[in-house]
Amino acid sequence: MIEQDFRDHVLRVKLDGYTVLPDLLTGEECDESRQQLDRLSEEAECQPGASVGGFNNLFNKARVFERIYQLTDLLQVLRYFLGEDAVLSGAYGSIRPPGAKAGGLHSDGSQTGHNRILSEADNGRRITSHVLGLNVIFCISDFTRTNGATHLIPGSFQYDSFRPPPPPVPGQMMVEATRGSALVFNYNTWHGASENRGQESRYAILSPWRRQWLRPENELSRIVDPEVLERAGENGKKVFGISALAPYLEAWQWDRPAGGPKPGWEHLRRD
Ligand SMILES: O=C(O)CCC(=O)C(=O)O
Repeated sequence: MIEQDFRDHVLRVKLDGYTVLPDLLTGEECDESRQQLDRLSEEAECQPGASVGGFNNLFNKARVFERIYQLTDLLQVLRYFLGEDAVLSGAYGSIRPPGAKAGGLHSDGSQTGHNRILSEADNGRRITSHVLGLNVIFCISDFTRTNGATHLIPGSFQYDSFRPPPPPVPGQMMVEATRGSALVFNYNTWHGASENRGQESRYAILSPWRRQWLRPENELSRIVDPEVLERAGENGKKVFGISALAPYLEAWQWDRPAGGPKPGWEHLRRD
């Protein structure tokens, strides 16, 4: 990314709480992602009660989804705000069919982060001084005014109330973006999916990121498949929070026949 573009994206996140990075995924990668999301959706329907689980931890489910943490332009923006050791907190597929109702306005970090619950002493005010997490929504379809694009309130990351402002909120807008783009936003920004009033499903990948020291939505360091981690190399150790783990070994890091840590994991030996 050229320096000026980087500066512009940074400024947008600082002022508005969001930016759109265009052309991160190719048309082929979007097509492949869409096919894989359809496959996962069909498989999930065959497993009663597993309809959501099929969409979690995408990087373990098809190689195309490994792209989401390999994109240098995106990593540059994420790491500028969250630090070099920023951690991926989850990777979810989203298919919103025609007729899907709007999701309510919310901020993220409400499961495990600082938007989850407050103490009495907080007096209803959340932490807004620093960027603690960024959500990245990959547009696998074009995001349009009619097909359920994300809507949000620019600048609302600075609104320090724990509760969203009551609707209608002045300034609420729809983020239209071409497929292959990624919407990157401060997870304090009030946002939600809009109603899909179109004729086709809207496809997306949701991939929240956190500061390394915040509790993530999914402990990816314990979930990621060994071969995925191996392909991710040094970058993977940061992205999945492996380098942030307290020193101990998982079974898959242990070379059973040799009776010792596998190459690359000696430093995590538990004595
Ligand atoms: O699907 C969307 O447009 C919004 C997703 C969302 O609200 C979230 O990831 O928290």
